[in-house]
Amino acid sequence: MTISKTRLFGALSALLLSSMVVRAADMMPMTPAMPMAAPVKAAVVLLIPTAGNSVTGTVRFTQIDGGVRVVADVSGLKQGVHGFHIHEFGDITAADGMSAGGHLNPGHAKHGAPDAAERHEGDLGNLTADANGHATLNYIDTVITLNGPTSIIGRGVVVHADADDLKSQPVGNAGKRVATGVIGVAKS
Ligand SMILES: [Cu+2]
Ligand SMILES: [Zn+2]
Repeated sequence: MTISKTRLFGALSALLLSSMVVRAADMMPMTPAMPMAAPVKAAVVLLIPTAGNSVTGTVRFTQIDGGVRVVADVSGLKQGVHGFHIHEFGDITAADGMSAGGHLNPGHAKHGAPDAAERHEGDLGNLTADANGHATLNYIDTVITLNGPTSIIGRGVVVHADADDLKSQPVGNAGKRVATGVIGVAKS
């Protein structure tokens, strides 16, 4: 009788303990508690010339319904068409801009035009400079985003010496890098 009572008590204790362990585990959050950052609504880039060039400018990215508005204002270009991309890295330390890496391409897609069915996330197309070497661009991009795992924040922007033909793989044959910049969070 005493033995069986002890056994019963032991079994009940074990059951109670195990249920408490399960409950404690249930209450553990799935991910560590982190302060929630507000979504990024705008970003800005200051373009700095690579060695031997004098291309400068700014690019602004603003999150709107249905996409991101891209507004670029670039000076010091040769008249004509120049490839314009978001590259993988916001590392603009190399004098020739090569530290920015290749095109931002989290979806492992082929290079293409900004409005193509298949493109790199970073494929923003071209800038067209006038006789004064000044180029502006203002359009809504439906692929890039300022938030989430494919956010462009912290990535690089590159302006090229030549035109992006929007089809040659992997980078549109746009030639050397004449200006680079890093995409940073902006107030608006
Ligand atoms: Cu590029
Ligand atoms: Zn590309």
